[in-house]
Amino acid sequence: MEHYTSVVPGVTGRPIIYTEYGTGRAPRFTNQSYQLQKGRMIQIDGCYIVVDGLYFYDGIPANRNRHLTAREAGAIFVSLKAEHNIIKNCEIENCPMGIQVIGQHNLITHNYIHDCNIFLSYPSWGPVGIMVANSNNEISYNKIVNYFSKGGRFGADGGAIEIDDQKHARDNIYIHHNYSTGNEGFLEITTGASADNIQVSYNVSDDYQEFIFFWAGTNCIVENNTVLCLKPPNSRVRVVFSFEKENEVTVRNNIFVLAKGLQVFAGDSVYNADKWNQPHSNNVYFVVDGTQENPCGISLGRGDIIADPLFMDLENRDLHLRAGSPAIDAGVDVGRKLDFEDNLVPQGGKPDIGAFEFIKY
Ligand SMILES: [Ca+2]
Ligand SMILES: [Ca+2]
Repeated sequence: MEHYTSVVPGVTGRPIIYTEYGTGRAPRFTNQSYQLQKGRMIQIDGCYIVVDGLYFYDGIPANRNRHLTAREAGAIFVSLKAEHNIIKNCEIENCPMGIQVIGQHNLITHNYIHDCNIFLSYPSWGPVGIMVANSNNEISYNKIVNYFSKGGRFGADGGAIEIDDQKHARDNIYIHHNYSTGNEGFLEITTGASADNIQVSYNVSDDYQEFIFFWAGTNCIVENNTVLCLKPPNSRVRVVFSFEKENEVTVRNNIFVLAKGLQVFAGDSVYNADKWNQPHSNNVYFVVDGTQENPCGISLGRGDIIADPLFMDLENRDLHLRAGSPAIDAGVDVGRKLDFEDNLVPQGGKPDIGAFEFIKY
């Protein structure tokens, strides 16, 4: 632990930093005991704390102990009174709740959360990489891989990121530049309290079950994501989105590459969430074998394109655009400045569709 007296940009604080020093492996944390802080490995109750570069592994599920609910779990647990904290550069492996944030104004960035296939709470709640349950939090530049468990009530469950309801509003949440693959969905916003102004931009999702479940959400934006919905169905549901209300989620500048039979704004009605009529424009829609006539599912919006986005190498998941891609310079300027790899946007005069801006060398 190091006490450090410079001022954090943008806030007045003297952060306390928990980090590694010297060379070699990162410091390791685990906790197999409910009696010891409910299985949490680090709990943050204060403000202006930075957790940087630590390794957490082998967490315990919530349901093994009736007194612990999923809402109290987390290898890293940021409590209601904890604000202006930063969790970065950590690795979290096989923890059914990776990071749970109940406070506001926290930043979860550049973490690697991976490989958990046990239930958080059997039979209805699979493992979750990052859970946020309050307003004004930011989740960026994380890599989340292989968070799902098979079986249980839904056939499979879990997910990279969840915005959960604990009776607090969940407004102004910014989710960007995350890479998500092999999880049981990229993002799920549960029903309940207000979830206003959730912004999802410049992420890559290559996941099971869904890209985003909006069980709640008003005034939200989904833009410049590269979304692959190619993994086979493994649960009761296989959709790109669900929406709770019409005209609340603006979907623009995204690339959607779909398995045969899927459509972006259509599909199974999931618990009455099927309000497909959302503002949409400047997206590229494509079904890999080209069989689906309208992969959008409803009428195309302004600037929407049905075409092969021409990735460099889809099979090996090189999702950069090739010269000649219809996504190049076909996006609308939404004011974002950095693409998935922090290249300046726009290149070539206009923004591209998807998470990767084409760079001509
Ligand atoms: Ca989920
Ligand atoms: Ca461009």
